[in-house]
Amino acid sequence: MKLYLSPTSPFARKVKVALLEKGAQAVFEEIRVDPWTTPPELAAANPLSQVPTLVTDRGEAIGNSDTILAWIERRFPQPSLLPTDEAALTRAQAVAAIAQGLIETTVGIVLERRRPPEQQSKTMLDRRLATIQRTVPVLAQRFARAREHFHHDGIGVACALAYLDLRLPEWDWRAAAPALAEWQVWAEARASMQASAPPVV
Ligand SMILES: N[C@@H](CCC(=O)N[C@@H](CS)C(=O)NCC(=O)O)C(=O)O
Repeated sequence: MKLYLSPTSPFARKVKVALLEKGAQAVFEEIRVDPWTTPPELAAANPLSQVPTLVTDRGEAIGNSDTILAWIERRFPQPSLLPTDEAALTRAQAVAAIAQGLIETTVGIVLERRRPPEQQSKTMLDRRLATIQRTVPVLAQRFARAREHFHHDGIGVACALAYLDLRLPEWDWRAAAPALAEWQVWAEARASMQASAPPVV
């Protein structure tokens, strides 16, 4: 089975962390690509040319990190990365969705900043920054911050916060959410987060 990823993609990192948490990473051949160059092999598997993309042993190509996480959960059920209790599951999925939105919004800023300065929209950059600054404290309130397990919600939150550190270091999210910052120290120490950390440039 194959996993297309890029070392800095927070979406791909979610998938890699889940595989590491399940001890299933060795089952996958990791293929590093730059999705922005539309490599033919990636585009053949996923016409969106996005990472992560996973190709199963039956040749099924699956894109979108949350869809891949759901497939991994079915294929490698143990250890489970989801709560069994229905209310806790709903809460975890809601938090995971906010974390995914946080990553998407941060990526939006990165992409806007990559445009020539005269083409960048200050309105869009300001709006996205405001979204991030509004979201992190809410995440701190709604996320259960468990330390006895690292479920999909925790994986998403940890990858989203690490991506803020990478791409938006000028905003001190730790000051806005100190309890989350304390939890992130615990999350970052996990072997799965250490092994999936983006390269220091
Ligand atoms: N919704 C997707 C987003 C994936 C995504 O946008 N990945 C970026 C890299 S961080 C990418 O491959 N972009 C290339 C492109 O969209 O052309 C997910 O959750 O996996």
